[in-house]
Amino acid sequence: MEKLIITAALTGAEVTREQQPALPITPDEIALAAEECAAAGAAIVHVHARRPDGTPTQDKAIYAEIIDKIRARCDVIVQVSTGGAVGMSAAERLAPVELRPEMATLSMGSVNFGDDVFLNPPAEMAHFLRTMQELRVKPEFEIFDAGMLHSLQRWLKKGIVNGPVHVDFVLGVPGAMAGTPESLMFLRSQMPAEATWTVASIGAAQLPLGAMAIALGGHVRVGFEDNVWYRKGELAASNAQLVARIARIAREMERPVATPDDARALLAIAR
Ligand code: KMH
Ligand code: ZN
Repeated sequence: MEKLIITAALTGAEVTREQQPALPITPDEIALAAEECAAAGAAIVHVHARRPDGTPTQDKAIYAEIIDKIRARCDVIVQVSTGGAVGMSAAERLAPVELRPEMATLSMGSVNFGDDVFLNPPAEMAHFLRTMQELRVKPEFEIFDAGMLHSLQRWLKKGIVNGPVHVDFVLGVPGAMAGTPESLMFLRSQMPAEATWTVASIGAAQLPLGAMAIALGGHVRVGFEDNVWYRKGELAASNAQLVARIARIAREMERPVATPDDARALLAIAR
């Protein structure tokens, strides 16, 4: 089996300090969390920026500061969010891609998101893809529901996307596909040939579905964006604590953990 790529989703757009006191918010805090996660076994950090007051932003200057500060500390792959927060415009969401990070997310469709609607109209998705292709930023296709994987298959068939593609199954968002083994097995069965996949599960599903992905040859995303708990009733102390647990389980299961350079090779990311 190929080495396991661990992604740390450090901050997200929705989690608050009230929910998770160790949430990294400032560029310095995010860079320190990235370094700690890389030391614990993360090859990729998924980054969302926040303003000093904690509100989410896609401000290019703040992303630039975060990326510079991460680069100064470690060699981890930086994946910027283009999901941003619900309600942001497409132009706003795309801004950090102009910094030419190694990776960026690309959500493959619209979906209910808690009490909100996360809108991703087809024309905007195509615009996001073209921009990433032009700037040579590797997309990670975010799959919240089964139809989104079908949309990716259509792009592949039409040659709009060329392999190898990398997808992230985001399971357990209220309004989207459930965080269950059955969801993961179904999506995996629908995967394009030669594609790589990771699983990001919300809350209590993060650990069991992460362990499943290790066994199935997929990859794993953990972190406060998706889950603030270490176990029931106990908040995680840091993002790195969640990364370290997955790395430990992977080693026990004889699945070596990928370095950032291993991940670049596995995902065909040109530097
Ligand atoms: N904050 C969510 C609405 C992404 O990073 O690309 C979207 C999100 C996905 O977090
Ligand atoms: Zn995100």
